[in-house]
Amino acid sequence: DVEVPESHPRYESLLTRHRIEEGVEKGITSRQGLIAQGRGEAFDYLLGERTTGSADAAARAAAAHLLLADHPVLSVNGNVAALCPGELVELAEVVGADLEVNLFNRTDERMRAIVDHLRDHGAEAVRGLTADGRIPGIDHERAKVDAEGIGDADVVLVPLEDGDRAEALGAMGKVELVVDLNPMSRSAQVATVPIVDNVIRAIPNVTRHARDLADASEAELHAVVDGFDAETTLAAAERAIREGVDDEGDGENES
Ligand code: PTJ
Repeated sequence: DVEVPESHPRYESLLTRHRIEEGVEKGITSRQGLIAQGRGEAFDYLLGERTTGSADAAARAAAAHLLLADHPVLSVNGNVAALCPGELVELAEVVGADLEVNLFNRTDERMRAIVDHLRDHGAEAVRGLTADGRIPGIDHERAKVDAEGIGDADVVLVPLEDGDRAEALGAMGKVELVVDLNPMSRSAQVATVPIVDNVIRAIPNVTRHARDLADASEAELHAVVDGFDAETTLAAAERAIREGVDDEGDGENES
């Protein structure tokens, strides 16, 4: 085990890296996942490794969508399973969502390892192994979903989704909530709600907003959803990266 002193200026980042390494060792994360994490880290560094105002507003809009959904599903891949399994299980509980393992590089071994890993973190039912549904327009392995899971969902949270599939899920008419540190990635660009933040901060933040909105009326939830604009959010994130300025958001949470 690697010991990282808490006093290290980049403690969080090193800890995150270690979790991804461990994920690869346990057969949860793909080796490509290491590269994806490196890319994410570069953007996180440029964003100041914090949740910006606009990312916080996006997290709140995502929470409202999940609470309004008839059938919300949280999609889990090898990176997020290694980074924040307990946080995903908690969010699923708070908003009444299904968890479904859905992999870019799908193998049976990794599917099973991730299902077991989520169960170890308190998940009861985990979807993904049935794979009796398909996302139209995507090649075979990547198209596999559970017909009664993502296939039937009206709202899907897809952290770190690949651009093609993000687009195809959108074309199926699903509300898509994406977490991606790169505001210029295609998945962020096609999302109904792009959350430009590290998944490690974003998932607990969505949960916090969902708890806060738990007693809100449908009209109040619709107001949160309608008050959100994806284009403005992406532009704000890009400005935060390019100019190092904090973006506007709703100013509610700067903690
Ligand atoms: O487990 P699998 O087989 O489903 O594969 C998952 C990965 C992530 C490896 C796969 O989907 C992939 O290759 O993704 P990409 O195309 O590398 O895209 C990953 C995106 O996520 C990039 O835009 C990164 O900036 C972003 N990203 C990486 N780490 C994080 C992140 N965004 C938020 N939080 C992170 N920790």
